[in-house]
Amino acid sequence: MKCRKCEQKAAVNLRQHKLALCKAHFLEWVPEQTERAIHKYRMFTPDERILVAVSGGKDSLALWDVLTRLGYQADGLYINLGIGEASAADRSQTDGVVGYSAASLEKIHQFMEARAALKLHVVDVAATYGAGIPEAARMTARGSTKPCSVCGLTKRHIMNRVAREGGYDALATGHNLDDEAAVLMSNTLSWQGGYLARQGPVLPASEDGLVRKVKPFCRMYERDTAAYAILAGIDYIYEECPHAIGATSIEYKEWLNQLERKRRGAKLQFYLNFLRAKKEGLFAGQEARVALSPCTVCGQPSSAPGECAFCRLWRRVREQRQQGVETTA
Ligand code: Q46
Ligand code: ZN
Ligand code: ZN
Repeated sequence: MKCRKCEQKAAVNLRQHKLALCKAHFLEWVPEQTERAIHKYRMFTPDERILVAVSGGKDSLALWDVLTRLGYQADGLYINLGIGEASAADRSQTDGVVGYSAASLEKIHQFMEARAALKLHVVDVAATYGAGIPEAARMTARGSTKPCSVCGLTKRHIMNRVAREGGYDALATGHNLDDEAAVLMSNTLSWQGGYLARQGPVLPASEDGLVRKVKPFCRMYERDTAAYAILAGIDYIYEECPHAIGATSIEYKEWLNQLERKRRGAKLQFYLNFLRAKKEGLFAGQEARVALSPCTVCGQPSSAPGECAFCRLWRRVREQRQQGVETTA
């Protein structure tokens, strides 16, 4: 197969677009398409400051690379969750994947070494709040079976806090089309009107203190972000977080890929047709969001009056630890 643009041997076949490209043209195509999405959905402008949430995986590192190539002012944020390293108990729960978080940070540092003048914020959850995510999850009802709920709540809080404190205009995440289509499938199967109304490439900032969230890779297939990372020479962490095993989102992705094998472009059409239907008002009136008020402890916007869910959770973790210390003393 030959590249559509230069007749050289194609390196990537983008079946959903009936487009084959050589390495050089694919490495141009991904930033061009990302730029298009940024403009089309009015994500941000070149004079705005962007905070990119980086995990060390292919999507977030590829996104950081693309945004800086396009000339955007994009700083990184890495949240060290303490996965696979906090304790022997955690290692046993993660199938022996040791040092997952540390290995992720290592990939980010390698990425930054090859690119001058990038700025990274690092928040170490254990050092800042007193326990890593797996340990905190074991101590609370919210995370007693799986740490993902504790993890998600904590990440959302930290991302918003760092973006606000740093005066960033938008928070960018590396969610790709496969991620978005899987969430869409989940929201559709349960007809979550409110979630469907709010799902999209941009979640605008709210007056009550939530920073704008954007997903510049929302139309990019996961296979293509991986190809971009490899061809651009980005070394990333291949393993998924060990706690992702068994997640329903992975199952939905597999179903969508089965569909895609039968119908080329099905995933993309599913998502784009949803965005069109939404624009035409299919979910009008469902957007209503509860008014937020500042948390009395941390000041971040919260749907509950008084102490926010994040502060409540981590207060409980500290109390549990305290009790643990007292009983072992
Ligand atoms: S990082 Fe955290 Fe995910 Fe790992 S513990 Fe679950 S939520 S699976 S995106
Ligand atoms: Zn070419
Ligand atoms: Zn709070």
